Amino acid sequence: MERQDIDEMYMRRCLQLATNGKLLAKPNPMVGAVIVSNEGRIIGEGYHVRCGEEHAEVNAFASVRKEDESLLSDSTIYVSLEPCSHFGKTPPCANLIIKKGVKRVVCGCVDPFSKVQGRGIQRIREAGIEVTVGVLEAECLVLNNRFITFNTQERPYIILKWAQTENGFMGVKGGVLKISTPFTKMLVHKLRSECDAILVGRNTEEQESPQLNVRDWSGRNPQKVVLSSTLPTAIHDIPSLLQQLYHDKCQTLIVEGGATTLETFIRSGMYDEIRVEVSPTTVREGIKAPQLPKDVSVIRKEYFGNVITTYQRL
Ligand code: AOF
Ligand code: ZN
Repeated sequence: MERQDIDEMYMRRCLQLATNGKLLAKPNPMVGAVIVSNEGRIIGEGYHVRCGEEHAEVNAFASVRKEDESLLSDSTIYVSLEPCSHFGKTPPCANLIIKKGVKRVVCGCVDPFSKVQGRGIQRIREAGIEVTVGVLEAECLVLNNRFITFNTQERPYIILKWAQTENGFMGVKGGVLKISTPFTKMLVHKLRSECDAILVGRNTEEQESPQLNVRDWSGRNPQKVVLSSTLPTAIHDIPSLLQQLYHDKCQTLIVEGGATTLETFIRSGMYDEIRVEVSPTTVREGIKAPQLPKDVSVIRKEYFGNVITTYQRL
């Protein structure tokens, strides 16, 4: 096997390990690490379990058996994210890696967090250790798209969500249009529990005063935000709103409607993910659901009678 293929194989294992942090790592990124001896044997691995606790590299080193410790000086550590260089809730992983004295470090992508941003890689290189960056980079970035978007764009990761009938209506004027089922509602509550803020337009707030909370799933209720302006002022208000949310450390924002508010976000180009639930029903007339923008592609399709399609911005 070529060196690049070997690197990708172990990085794939890092990605696999990282996903174990899905429930508890946030707002920290999910990170996995694998230590491979010179003869190609995995002698340690770990992942970032929970925010505030040990980073992936620390857990990987801690998992190395006593009898394998002598192999460290000739081994390679693979990490899906650049090792950190700062004192946060935990000490810098770059220092630990240097102290352990491995031969080579391979990381998936640079950590865009302002206190790191390449300094971890630089410190390890300055200590004379070979560093390779960018193995399975796209996958490593996508895995943490919320953390990455928040840190690179300096705004929350934005999810637009709506439910519509098969023929494209999301509501009826002056009435209620039932689209979600008890099961898909529960999934919405799960999704909300994974978001920091939830936004609706003023009309939705006034007409429906939705609870927008997490009743059917354990977790925190997202902070409720009401967009009070209507077009065209809203287009100017969205950037400052996002700036405020970034300042408040809101990593993910979910926008749940109504149609005008969703369209305003689409027109402003402010979306990273779109989740559309379609019921197998039709109505004659009503409030039209937004047009899906062209620069998205399907990343997931779930069938529960209703079809839930999740799109990612390209
Ligand atoms: C790593 N390995 O496994 C993770 C990293 O407050 P702390 O000390 O936990 O630091 C959090 C920051 O560290 C986080 O924003 C991100 O930049 C980085 N996460 N770094 O070397 C890891 N989870
Ligand atoms: Zn670290």
